[in-house]
Amino acid sequence: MILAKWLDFQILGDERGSLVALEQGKIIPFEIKRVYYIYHTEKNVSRGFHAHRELKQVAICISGSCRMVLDNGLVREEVIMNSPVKGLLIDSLLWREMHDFSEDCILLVLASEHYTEADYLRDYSAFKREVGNA
Ligand code: T46
Repeated sequence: MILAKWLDFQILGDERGSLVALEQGKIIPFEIKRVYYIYHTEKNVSRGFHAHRELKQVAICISGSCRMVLDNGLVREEVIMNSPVKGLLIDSLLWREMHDFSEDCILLVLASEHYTEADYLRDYSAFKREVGNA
């Protein structure tokens, strides 16, 4: 895997259960400006289908599972997200698609920038031109 970069979180568990703490500047490699989560995704719905010019993100599947596709215009990789103790670092200029959401899937995303639609590349051909692989 060259596109999918995983961060392994420490589990601060005890006899009561498990806890994961994510601190900016420790395991998260950017300043966290935004947090959002995707949940209750309808059956057979896929999401994403875009890239970001600048945004970097860490996605964590804190419940259930989904399949994430990453594509840099030359290489396409897919990973199954099903662990609350692993974060997928999604760099800028990577096309992403999310498929096969389980009913209980909750995808928590830590983002390096505030939301701005201007940062999105929602057309695959435009994305390929931007990364120089058209
Ligand atoms: C990504 C993948 C993993 C906002 O208003 N603020 C936000 O912070 C976000 C993330 C979205 N929105 C609005 C924009 C749309 O009207 O919420 C709506 C759904 O967003 P979108 O269609 O972009 O959602 P996904 O699931 O296709 O993609 C999202 C993120 O947008 C994206 O950055 O990498 O999750």
